[in-house]
Amino acid sequence: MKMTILPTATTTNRTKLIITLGDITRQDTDAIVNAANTGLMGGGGVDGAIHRAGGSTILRECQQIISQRGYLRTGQAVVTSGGNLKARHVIHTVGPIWQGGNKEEASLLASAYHESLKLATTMNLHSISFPSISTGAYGYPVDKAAEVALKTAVSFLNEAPTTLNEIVFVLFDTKTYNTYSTVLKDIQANFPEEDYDETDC
Ligand code: AR6
Repeated sequence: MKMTILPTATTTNRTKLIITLGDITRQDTDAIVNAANTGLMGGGGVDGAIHRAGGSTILRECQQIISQRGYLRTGQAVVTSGGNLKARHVIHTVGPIWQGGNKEEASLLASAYHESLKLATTMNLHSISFPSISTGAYGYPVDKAAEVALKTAVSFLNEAPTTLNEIVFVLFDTKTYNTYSTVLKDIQANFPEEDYDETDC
C-alpha cells in the first residue's frame, strides 16, 4: 500500500510525499528518522529496532553527541551515521509525550518533523523516511499526530527551498497507515488535481 502526493512547492523540484506500510529499518532513503528519547540512549519501539539493525556505531555516536551538547530537548534533531542500515544517516528527534493536548504537544511534534527536515536539507539529502513519531510509547493519538506530521511536511515544502525530492512516512501497522491515508486525502482535497498522484490505494 503506497500513496503519493506532490505538494505545490516553491522549490524547483517537486518533492513527493509518500505514505507506506512497512519497517523503517529497511528503507533505503538517504536518512531515516528515529523517534528517540532526550538521552539518545536507545529504547523500545522504532528506537530499539533502529539500534538493533544499525549496530553499536549509532549508539556510540549518540553518546558522543550527548557528552558534547547535553540532553536533546523535545522537538530538536541531531544526526548520526546509519551504521549497518541501508540509510546512510539516522536523524534522531524527540517527540512530545502526550499529556492531554494542552502542553504544547502539537507545536513540539511539529518542531520534531520541521527540525528533521531542516537538518536533512542542510545536509543536501534527497530522501528521508519518518516513522509516526510519538504515537507509540509516548501515547499521542494517531489521528492528531498524522495531521501534524503531514501538514508540517507540506508547509515545509511550501515555505523553503529543499534538496529533498522524497519524504516518506513509513507506518508500522494498518491502523496507523489508514489514519495517515485519511488525513493525506483530506490534505489532497486542498491541492489542484494535477499536483497529486495516487498509487495502489
Ligand atoms: N518501523 C516503523 N515504525 C515502527 C517500527 C519500525 N521498525 N517499530 C515501531 N514503529 P515508538 P514514540 C512505530 O514507541 O511514541 C522509545 O522507547 C510504532 O508502532 O517507537 O515516539 C524511545 O526511546 C509507532 O507507530 O515512539 C522513546 O523513549 C511509532 O513507530 C519512546 O519510545 C512510534 O512508536 C518514544 O516513543
